[in-house]
Formats: sequence, C-alpha cells, structure tokens
Amino acid sequence: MASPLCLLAALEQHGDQMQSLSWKRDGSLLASSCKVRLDSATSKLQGSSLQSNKDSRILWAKDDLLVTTGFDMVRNFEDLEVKNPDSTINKTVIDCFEISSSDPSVSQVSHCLLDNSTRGVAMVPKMALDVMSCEVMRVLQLTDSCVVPISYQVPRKNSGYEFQEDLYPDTAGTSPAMSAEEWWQGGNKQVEKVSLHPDKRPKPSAKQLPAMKDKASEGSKDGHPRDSSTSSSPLSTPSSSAVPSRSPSSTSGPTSKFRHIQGTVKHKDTHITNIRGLNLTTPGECDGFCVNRQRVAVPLAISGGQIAVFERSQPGKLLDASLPTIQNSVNVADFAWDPFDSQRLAVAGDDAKIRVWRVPEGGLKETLTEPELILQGHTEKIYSIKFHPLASNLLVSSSYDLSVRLWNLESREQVKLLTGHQDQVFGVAWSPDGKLLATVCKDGKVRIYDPRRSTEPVQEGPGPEGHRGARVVWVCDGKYLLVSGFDSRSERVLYLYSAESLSSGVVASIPVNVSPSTLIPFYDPDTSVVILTGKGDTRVYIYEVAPEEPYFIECSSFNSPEPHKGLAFLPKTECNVPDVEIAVGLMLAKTTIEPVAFRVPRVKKEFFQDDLYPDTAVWWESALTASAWLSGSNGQHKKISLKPKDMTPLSEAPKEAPVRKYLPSSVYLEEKTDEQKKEELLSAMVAKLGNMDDPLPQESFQGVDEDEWVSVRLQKGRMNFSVYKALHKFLKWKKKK
Ligand SMILES: *C1O[C@H](CO)[C@@H](O)[C@H](O)[C@H]1NC(C)=O
Ligand SMILES: *[C@@H]1O[C@H](CO)[C@@H](O)[C@H](O)[C@H]1NC(C)=O
Ligand SMILES: *[C@@H]1O[C@H](CO)[C@@H](O)[C@H](O)[C@H]1NC(C)=O
Ligand SMILES: *[C@@H]1O[C@H](CO)[C@@H](O)[C@H](O)[C@H]1NC(C)=O
Repeated sequence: MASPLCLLAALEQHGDQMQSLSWKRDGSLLASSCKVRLDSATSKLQGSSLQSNKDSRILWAKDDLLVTTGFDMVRNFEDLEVKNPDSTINKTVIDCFEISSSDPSVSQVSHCLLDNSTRGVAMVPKMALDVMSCEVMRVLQLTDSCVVPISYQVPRKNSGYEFQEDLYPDTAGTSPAMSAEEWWQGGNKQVEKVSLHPDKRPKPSAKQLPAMKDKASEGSKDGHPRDSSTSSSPLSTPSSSAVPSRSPSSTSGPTSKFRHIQGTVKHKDTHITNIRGLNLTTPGECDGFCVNRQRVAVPLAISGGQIAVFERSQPGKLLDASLPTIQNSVNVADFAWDPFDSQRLAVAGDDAKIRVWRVPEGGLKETLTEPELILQGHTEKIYSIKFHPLASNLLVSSSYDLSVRLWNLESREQVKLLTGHQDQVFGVAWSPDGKLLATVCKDGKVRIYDPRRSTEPVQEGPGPEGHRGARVVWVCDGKYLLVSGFDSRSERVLYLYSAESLSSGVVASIPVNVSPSTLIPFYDPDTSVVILTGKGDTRVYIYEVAPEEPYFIECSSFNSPEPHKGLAFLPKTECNVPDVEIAVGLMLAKTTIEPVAFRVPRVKKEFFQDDLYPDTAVWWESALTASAWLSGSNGQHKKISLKPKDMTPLSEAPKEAPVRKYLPSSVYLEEKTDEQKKEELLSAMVAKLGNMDDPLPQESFQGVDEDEWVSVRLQKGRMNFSVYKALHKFLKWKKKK
C-alpha cells in the first residue's frame, strides 16, 4: 500500500544557490556546497568559503575528510590547500588524485587528456570492475556523441593470476542496512561489506555485467594486456576502454625499451609555415599528404586537383603570392612518391586514371600541366595506390570497380588484375619481401594475394567488423598483418593476424579509443615500433609489436598542440642518432609542416645505442626492376649501419661506465621534458631546503629509479618538507654508493 510522501525535515536555508550534496558514507551527515560557503548540515560546521562563486562540488572522502572542487582553490576541513584539480566540465582533461587520510593530502596520480569535451562523468560501481586486471576504477565520460569508458588499472606483475587483496578492501554491498524510518529514528546501521574477490562474491546477474565484458569474453583471442611499464605512478594511464585485459602468459609483465619514447616537435627553423588553401578533406583511404627526403606534396582546395610541392631544404614562411602547383586536372584520390625516385609523384584521380608527374630537380618553379605518363584501365574512381617496396616502376592501385591492378610504369601498362573483393578496399600493403600483397576490405575480410601466381587471393580470413575504414601493414618480418580498424562499436582497435593463416582469425587485438578517423600506421621494422594517428587527431599512439604474447606493448604517446591533418615518416637516415631518434616524421597542420622526432631517453648518449639501431634497409634504392619481378625474381634491400663514425657502440662501452638507465617517464605532463621537470623540481627543492649546507647536486638525479622519481613527483604539488628531507638523505646515500 502506497503511503503519502511526507517531509521529514527541511534543512536550514542556504544563503545562496546550493551546488552539490554528499552523504557521508556512514549515513550520519550530509554535506553541501553552496555558491558562497561550505556547510555541513547537521553539525553546522562551516568551512572557509571557496574563492569564487562559480560551480563547485563536494564529496566525503575517506572517513572524515571533505573534498571540494571549485575554482582557484580547494580546501578540506583540515584547511589543506591544494591547487585546483581542474574539475571544469567541457575540458578535455581527467585528473585522478589519491587522498590520504593520515596526513590529509591530495596527490595527483594521473592526468589524462581526452579527445572530446566532457558533458558529464559517472563512476561505475566497484562490483562491475575487472579485478583480475587490477582495474581499480572506471569512469564513464559523456561527450556530445557518445559515452566513453575510461579504465584505471594498477600495473601488477602477476595481474590476471591473483586477486590483489591490497587493492580491494571489502566494499559496501548493495543491500540496504535499514529503512528510511529506522534511520530517521536514529538508526545507525551500516551497509554490509562484501568482498570483491571473484570467488567470494555472489555472481552478478547478467544485466549487471557491463555489456562490453560479454563481448570481450566471446571474442576468443582478445589478448591485449596493458603494459605495466607505461605507468609512472600507482595508477596506469587510463585507457579509453573497459574491455578487460587478458593476462600475458609469462608471469613477469612485459616491458618495452620504447615505453618512455618522446615525440618532440623540432625547432621552428625547420618548419614550413603560412601554407594556405590546403585540402583537408582528402578521402579516408588517402594519408592526406606524402613526403620523401627532398620534398612534400599536399593537395590544395582549389578546383582542378592542384597539388603543392614544398622543398624540405627550404623551410620558413611561404610567400603570400600564389605558388606553382601540379595541376592534376581532376580531384586527387590518393598520391604517392616513387620510393626510388624522389622527383616522381603518382596521383590517382577521381577519373579512374593515374597520372605520374615529374617534379624538376630543386622543386617546382612553374605550374606543371603535363604528366609524365597516364595509366588507364580502372573503370571507376581509385581508392589508393602503393609503390612496390623492392621493384622499381611497379605500382598497385585499388578502385571502386572492386579490382586491384598492378602497373608497370616502364612499359606504361597494366600487368595484373586482381579480383575477389566484394566491397570497398580500405587498404593495401606489400609484404616486406615484396612477394605478397595484403588487403583489408569493407566486406569484413582480410586477404593475401600472390599476384604473380594467381589473380585470386591465396588466403582469406575475417577482418575488422567495423565499416568505417581500415589500414593494413606487415609487421614482425612479415609474420603478421597489423590491421588498424574499428570494431562493431566503432571503437578504434588494432588487430594482429597471422600471415600464414588468415583463416584462423585474429591473433591479438588492442582497443585504442573512440574516434571517427582511421588510425594510419607507420611501422619501423628496426625497432618493431608502430606509430599511429588519425587525420584530425592530436594524439599519436605508439606500440611495440612483439611476435609473441603480449603482442602489443603500449608506449607513451605524443600529443600535438593542435589537431594535425597527417603524419608521414622520413627515411631512417633522417634520424639524429646521437639524440637517439628512432623515427622522424613530418606533421601537417592547418597551415604548417613541422618535423617531429621520436626519441628514446637514454642516459649514456655519448655511446651509439646499438641495441636500438640494427643495420637498416636502404629501402629508397630499388632491388630489381618491375620486369625482373614480374618474371619471378625476388630481391632484397641492402643494409647499412647508422652508427656515426666517431661513436662507440654502447655494447662496447667500458665496463666501469655506469649502466645505461632509462630516464624517468614523462607520460602525464607531455608539454615538458623530463630534464625540465627535474630541473624545476630540483630548484623547488633547493629553495625549500634553503639553508641546508649541502644543496642537492644535479648529478644525484642521474640514475634515480623510476619508482623513486614517482614518489618525488607525487609530493611535488604538496612540497612536503619531511619527504624532501628523506629524499635528500637517500640521494646522498645513493651518491656515496
Ligand atoms: C565548450 O563546448 C562548447 C560547445 O561545444 C563550445 O562552444 C565552447 O567553446 C567550449 N568551451 C571550452 C572552454 O572549451
Ligand atoms: C569528438 O568530436 C568530434 C568533433 O566535434 C566529433 O566528430 C566526434 O564524433 C566526437 N567523438 C566522440 C568520441 O565524441
Ligand atoms: C578536396 O579533395 C577531395 C578529394 O579529392 C575532393 O572531393 C574535394 O572536393 C576537395 N576539396 C576542395 C575544396 O577542393
Ligand atoms: C609529509 O608526509 C609524510 C608521509 O606522508 C607524513 O608522515 C608527514 O607528516 C608529512 N609532513 C608534513 C609536514 O605534512
């Protein structure tokens, strides 16, 4: 029988608009935050007012602490002052803090940049967490168009095997402790706590399970452990995914030499600026721009499919005057530099023709209107074109007519016509030995062709389910195909397929994030590092790809200051080896082209890091001709060492030299280098340590272990003197050792 609603109490009027309410966990108190001051209703405790009358939130934390967020300042009852943990909605940052109650303090443990504006956030109940993957928290971010799960996992070596008791104290269950009436009568019962141990808790009913989990368990080989090493703090980089990780088969967590890889935009002097009229809406199959050692080609948004060509040797601000262009006469669908001829640009047009252009030595002086040659055969628009990696004058193209064709540029004719695609061809890639051609298609299939043997695929297997687009690249010496695509929920996912048995399906996969553009992969065979980003993204993802479990090892990512329109890579010889650059790309922004170097932090940089630089393939010289290849020959690139003459390999470094060590991570504060942060921290510490007789020498920081470094960083915001003193002692001790 329904009883009429009755008001139990009206709490004392707030002086101004109330902005948030929070129950204390034991149910005894209610805290509110108000436009002008902070109240606790029952005890009428009144905290100091927030510094501004903008929006605020209040929350009970631990047992007797209140955390508030607002603008300018955050305080709790202990009058703890902490910098504002920017809780502004509509920003693309999610910060995670740990609150300690013994010495009430708030320390930042992660800082996560998100792609889109936040409209709201909510916490997933503890019971729904994937405890075996050490997931300690999952936040759902509401954006304008979707809900993005953000999972926080604590990296543990034996993650996936053992329930980590220390991370999961018993937590409040879901059965009410008493009725409203009982509570009003003064009842003080507590909700019964439950264990989160998978064996000890009642199995949640199907509808309580997060939908995505079901999905993951049915996807049989969904192995994508989070790399514990990417984290520099107790909590790992939040991954924009709630799909639980599967554990690696080895008990020790995988680590990558590249986990702290740093992307850095090179000096302004190397930029090309004031580029105007770029066509930023190139088709999904096109990388947006293409580069070689000498020059860069970018499509312009001028009618007639015009392409601008910029010389890398002439960086700086472009003149406002109009520049000479390549007039392709029809819209550009895709384009590619001939890898063996830096003056030759192949352009696939909307009119089903491929035009091959020759840029004069030294660059375009006047507008080109006559191509060197035109290839005709496709009956519909072309999706993409790719030069053969070993044979000169050999080009492959895929088209809306569902055919894939091979062209001999020497004889100017079509030499093969490959069939078997049922829908749009998203991407094509030559195997590193140049024998095979892989394709990924909207019909949900991944295929491998041996074009000299058969016009039909020699292998076929299931590919990504999502229909938004995909790219394919051969990795691990041709052992696997890495496909970057979308799953059925439109999440960006990397898939690995065995090139020997496509039909057996996905070997491993790793979800990346939710974003509309296809991740375009660049793979460096020397390091097995794959660098991915999408057109219009700011974040550049980096993984090491291993030929066995865990297959994908996530490394730190790079964020460009503004969304970029493309990232294309240069030959390995463009890497500054003493700076330990393993890849150099050019990033296309709205009006600029800026080189970005990817560096591996190393301490003993005076040595040649031979473990990172195996001899590299001279892929910019052809190994055979198209006709030789077509008649059955195969070739191989010659290899060269990247070691500068005056450097000694690290492996031959004198024994007494300190062992190389990785510099601490800079995963979260992307904008500053580790050196800068160390510098800042050091000066802050020295200032704080003030008149102590022995200020910390800079060298003491060389070789500080990552964990120690982290503990320093966690305290940074708080300037906790006793911690610094302890650290100081430690460093002195370490120095003596
Ligand atoms: C917040 O989002 C709105 C709507 O998308 C946008 O107009 C505004 O510029 C954004 N504000 C900030 C500070 O990003
Ligand atoms: C992010 O924002 C872009 C541009 O506003 C939009 O197209 C895209 O769908 C959004 N993605 C998500 C995940 O909300
Ligand atoms: C940019 O290129 C695309 C693809 O070729 C074409 O459809 C579009 O019309 C071009 N945009 C402009 C403004 O020329
Ligand atoms: C500094 O932190 C340590 C460890 O958390 C704590 O024991 C100590 O009381 C703190 N000191 C101050 C001055 O906050």
